[in-house]
Amino acid sequence: MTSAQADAFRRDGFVRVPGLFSPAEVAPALAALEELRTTVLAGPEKHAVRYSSRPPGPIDVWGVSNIMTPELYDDRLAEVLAHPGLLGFVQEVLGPRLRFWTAHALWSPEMVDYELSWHKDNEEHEYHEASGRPTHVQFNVCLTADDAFRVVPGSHRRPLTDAEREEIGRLGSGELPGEVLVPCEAGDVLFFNHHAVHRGSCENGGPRRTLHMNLQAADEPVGGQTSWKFMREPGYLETVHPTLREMMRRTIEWDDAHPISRAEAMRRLRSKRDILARDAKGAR
Ligand SMILES: O=C(O)CCC(=O)C(=O)O
Repeated sequence: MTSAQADAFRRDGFVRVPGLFSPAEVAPALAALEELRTTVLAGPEKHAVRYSSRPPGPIDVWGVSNIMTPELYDDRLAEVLAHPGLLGFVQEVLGPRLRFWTAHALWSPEMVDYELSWHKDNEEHEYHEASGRPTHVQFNVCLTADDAFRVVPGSHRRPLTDAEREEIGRLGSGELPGEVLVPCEAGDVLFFNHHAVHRGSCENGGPRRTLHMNLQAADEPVGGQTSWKFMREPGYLETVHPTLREMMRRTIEWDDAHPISRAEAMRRLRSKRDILARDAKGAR
């Protein structure tokens, strides 16, 4: 890991670190993701799945959100968050004390391609920071080849262009000036700023198996209140990997110390609805 990569992350809003995970480190995570995928596909209605096609049509799924729930938890996936190279990069950018935000698993659909629309996460489309200071680090840990991720470099540091605002507003996935595709190989980690304009797209039948996760500095004021209900269930934290436990504890502590206003709670409720509307094209 080098400061040049952290500088690229701040400047461009993303950086791909090739081969951060060795084949021996990829193997257990990939095996765990395959098992998780089998569990999820056996009962998609029981999980927060991402549909590329949903009933009354055929069911096709390109991933699942919240893989750290007690039903889906697997130590081999939590272990990814304790990887020294991965943690080292995130700590270089955000500082030593981190809190957990999200962890999802993404894969190629089987029948229906997915085209996610352009967006910034959390529906924070007007958020930008000229210095490039990130409020979080989001990352795709690619366990196979993955050419799904597109981004507009530098778009986290300036207001949206008219073309970007229009495309985001109409849930569009059309070509944007300056967009780049970031192809990855197994073992690569693609770190990105979720306030950079981005989207994913993936053909059916492809090899994609990717973990999609997000961490914040423990005292970051933007984007808190991500302590999911399951994290507060009695006994849950004692069952998870110690690194994850520590980061989840900090999430809970920060949330408890910074209750959100009713207005912000309402905004988040609306955002949740809007995020669902951003479901892959075929599933809307
Ligand atoms: O497919 C991807 O890598 C991007 C996913 C994404 O942007 C999202 O889940 O919000």
